[in-house]
Amino acid sequence: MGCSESEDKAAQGSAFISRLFHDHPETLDRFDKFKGLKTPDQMKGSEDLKKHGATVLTQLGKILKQKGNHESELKPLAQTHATKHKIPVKYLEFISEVIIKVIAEKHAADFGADSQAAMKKALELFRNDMASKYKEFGFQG
Ligand code: CUP
Repeated sequence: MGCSESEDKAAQGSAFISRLFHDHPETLDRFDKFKGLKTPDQMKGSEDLKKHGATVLTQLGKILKQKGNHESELKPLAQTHATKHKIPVKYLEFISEVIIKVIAEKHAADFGADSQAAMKKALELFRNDMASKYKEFGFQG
């Protein structure tokens, strides 16, 4: 199986999202453009899903690198997810779990308990910041 470097962002990012839709189907309803996707094959073939997958992965990479110093990334992301997509904080929790699950499955050897815990913590911080920004945009999440 390929390693992360050989897999493109869109493929990797959309793997997180399709897994989210599979594990928590109610999350799919938030996106008009994803609603019609019923099967894993449809999801794999969706350009919109790939596009958002690449976004998620890019944002995630930036945010993890900045370790809490992510105001400039956070604001626009919180804005679209609060006012346009209306993604509840609960769903951000779901996707955080999924991200850890998928990485753990794909890269078991180099994603041990410590790395998982660190990632979990970073996602938690990020989620809390998203939640407080949500409130600034008038979305209770
Ligand atoms: O980026 C982006 O786009 C995001 C990511 C994240 C956030 C928070 C945490 C983690 C991650 N997203 Cu989008 C998300 C989500 C969606 O889209 C949907 C559903 C859920 C979640």
